[in-house]
Amino acid sequence: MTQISPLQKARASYVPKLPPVLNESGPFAKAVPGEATQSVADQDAIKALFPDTYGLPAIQFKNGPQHDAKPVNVAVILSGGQAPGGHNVIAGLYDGLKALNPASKLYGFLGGPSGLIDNKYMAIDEDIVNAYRNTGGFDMICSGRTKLEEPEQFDKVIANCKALGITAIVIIGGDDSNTNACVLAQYMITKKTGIQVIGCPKTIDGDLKNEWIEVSFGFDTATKVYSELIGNIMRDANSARKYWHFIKLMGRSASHIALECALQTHPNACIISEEVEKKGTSLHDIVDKLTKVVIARSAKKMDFGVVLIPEGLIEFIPEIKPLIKELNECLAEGTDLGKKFNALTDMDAKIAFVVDHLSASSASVFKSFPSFVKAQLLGDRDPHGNVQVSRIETEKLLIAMVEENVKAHNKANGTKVKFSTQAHFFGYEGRCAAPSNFDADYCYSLGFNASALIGAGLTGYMSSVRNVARPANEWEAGGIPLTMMMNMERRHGKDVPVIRKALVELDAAPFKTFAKHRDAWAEGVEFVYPGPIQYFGPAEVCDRTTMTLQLERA
Ligand code: FBP
Repeated sequence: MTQISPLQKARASYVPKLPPVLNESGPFAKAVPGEATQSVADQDAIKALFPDTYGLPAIQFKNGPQHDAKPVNVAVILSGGQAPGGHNVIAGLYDGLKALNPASKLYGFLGGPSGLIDNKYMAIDEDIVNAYRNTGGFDMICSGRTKLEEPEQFDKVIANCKALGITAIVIIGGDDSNTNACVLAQYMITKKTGIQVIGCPKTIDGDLKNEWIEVSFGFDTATKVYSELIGNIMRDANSARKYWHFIKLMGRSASHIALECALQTHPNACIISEEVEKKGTSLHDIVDKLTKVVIARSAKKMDFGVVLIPEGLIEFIPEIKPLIKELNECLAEGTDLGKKFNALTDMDAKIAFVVDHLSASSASVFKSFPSFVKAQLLGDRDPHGNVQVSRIETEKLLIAMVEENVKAHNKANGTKVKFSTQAHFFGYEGRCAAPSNFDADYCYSLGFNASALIGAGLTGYMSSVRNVARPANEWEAGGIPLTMMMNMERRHGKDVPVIRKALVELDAAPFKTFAKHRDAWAEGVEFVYPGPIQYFGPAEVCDRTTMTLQLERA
């Protein structure tokens, strides 16, 4: 980095807050075990797969005396999509390890899990950490989506760690990466390597959470950035009064991001995928409802508005879900069908091939889509072999369908409802933003806490900082066994252990609050303009957590 902005310079000196127990005892906090735990489901199957890490107690840190600790060499990787605060996890981990013993070393493996397998690393020192404190992005060591799941890969990791004297690995990632961390932890015990594995909960999507992991890092900052942008667009819409803005928001399957942004900004409509699935709402029903809102607003001379759409919506629509499942299975890499499909170069030939191999109902749904959606459904898969939902322009699909409806309405009723539109997709805009105070503090705490878990000799745990809806001086620290979050799920025709994704719960306070207000938001102009993230100023402005967290933990 050659030049840094004035804000970045000021922000570099921000000292993140820690839970009191880590402030007072540092990484020497005493690990107090609770009751034995069990997995969220499929207990027998998970126990059989993880004989040494199943049932471990949850850990709560309490104050403990300083003591001598041997130096440790630790590996860290960033895995999956970027999320604000990743550098602070590394900074917290670094500071914690140095507090354990100044001779401890931290190695950052480059480009995610593949760095660990291919032995691409850098030693992280004070100068490097200082240059990245409180910054956004993952560029210190970069990230990647290679799946770390095969024994051959694990053996390479062991060899690479042994060469550097590494006795602990910290995996900063989402549900898939932490699932892999869980498998790796068990493998390390089975092979008697003595290498500890600790996970940290990362993802802007907010879908890695449970009773003990209250929120994944990055969700707070990313939703604040998107809400700022949505608020700006709302104000533009309300000023010009001529456009309907359809905004798709990242978040993969879960609608937490869309819901949080709706709670922060009060759009005229926000679709929640989990509700669509629960009610079995068809694509036509969704479009009809949106059309009604457009027509009703037009009758009040409000030919403008803002609609929020979660990225994963398409997968939850009853008639589309089986189509995507069939596409994932029948075009999977390595299968005969997949190979034949991949050999085709022409899009029309690809479409014809797929239509021939889908069930009649899925083929008819597929054929009903405009050609840009067909092409997007057949585009590159992600490393897990799935359709990349972020590449499907649902916002444009909905615009096209509402437009048809409005035209038909105008023709049938002799009306002049105007429907001029703008489509947006917000995702990458928020993933590398400078972390909010919350994420800066939370991430630093997660990393520092990971050093305490390592110091306590634990493995197969996720770093857990709790009570985070309250000010940091009330935060608690500890560890949760990774096996506790697991269940069995069917992936690519096989039952495999995975960390259960947390989707939006329709009976929980965030959704209920949204549902209570959405009709009023549809009819009027109740927009809220949250403005940009503030880093300096009063706590009620700078340290505010998300509405989701406030409502969930009220
Ligand atoms: P993670 O689950 O790895 O945290 O990724 C989050 C995410 O931003 C999703 O919201 C989005 O669907 C996906 O990454 C996009 O992936 P890519 O960065 O590969 O385009």
